[in-house]
Amino acid sequence: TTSKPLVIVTRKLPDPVETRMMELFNTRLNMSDEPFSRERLQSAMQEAEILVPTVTDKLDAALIEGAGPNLKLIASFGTGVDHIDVPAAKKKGIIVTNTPGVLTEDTADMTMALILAVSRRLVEGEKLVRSGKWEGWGPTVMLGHRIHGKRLGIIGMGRIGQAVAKRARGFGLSIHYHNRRRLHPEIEAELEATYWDNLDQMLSRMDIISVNCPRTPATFHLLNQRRLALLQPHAIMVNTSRGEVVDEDALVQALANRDFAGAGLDVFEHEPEVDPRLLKQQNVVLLPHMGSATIEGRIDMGEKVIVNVKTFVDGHRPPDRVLELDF
Ligand code: 8YV
Repeated sequence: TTSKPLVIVTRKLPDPVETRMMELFNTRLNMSDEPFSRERLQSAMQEAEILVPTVTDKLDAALIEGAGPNLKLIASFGTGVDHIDVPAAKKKGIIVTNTPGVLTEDTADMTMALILAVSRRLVEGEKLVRSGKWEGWGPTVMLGHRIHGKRLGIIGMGRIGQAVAKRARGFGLSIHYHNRRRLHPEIEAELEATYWDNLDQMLSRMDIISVNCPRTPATFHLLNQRRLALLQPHAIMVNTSRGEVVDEDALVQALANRDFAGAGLDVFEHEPEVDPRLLKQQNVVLLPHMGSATIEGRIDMGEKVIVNVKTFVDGHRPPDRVLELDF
């Protein structure tokens, strides 16, 4: 009934986003929120001119190479693009866009929540109250560790890393970071952040480590067995970026050995599967990839997707193109 390009959305998005997409485009929604199977993705990529996937759609080279001639734009609902083989898309002339910037503050908040939860044993305390076994206040009951005055080492000082740094300064932490590139001196001064060119050295001197880098070929298993062993015994580590940045098997072993003190994880290497040994570990807080999960954030992400799709449909270059350069 229409010559408008077909937009296929792979997951259920917030209602206002879906309503707007239906108004603007020839949109086919996924009403069930069952993630697409590989077969369904494959056929969507045959039919659609524009695909709107999420982090749960693994668009590998084989899928992208098999896409139909109509597919011109993959407008991902999310910031991380590690689920998409961007070089393969580029080779096929398919533009990839993401939704940067709109989930920065929420993810930084969740990073601080995990730092506090692990340091101050929030989840253990809550469980104790609910269990009915709490015997009352005591001078040595539920002692955690102070974060004020401690050293925070941020791996990946992009938008989210910097937002974590701003919050952490308010909590009295000193800010250290490792990044591909050193920050502009003015930004570094503003954040009072100390740059560590050598990740190993930074790891061995921090009280808290926060993983905030994207998952790229260069960051896969960046925290491996050797590097985790560099952490101090009292150190804690939190990860709100991607599970694959940390070797989960090595992490489980390091925690079991008490090589370092605890971890707060919002992401996992094989999510939604979580290493069963982690579930038995006392000194960890485990969350179901909810760093950006706010109503406001999801609507902002949807608006970003809409702007990217609309700009493309109108014949212009969408603003949030992911460049191969970023890898
Ligand atoms: C999103 C995320 O929930 O944007 C990201 O990179 O990890 C999450 O915040 C997810 O990507 C939605 O596709």
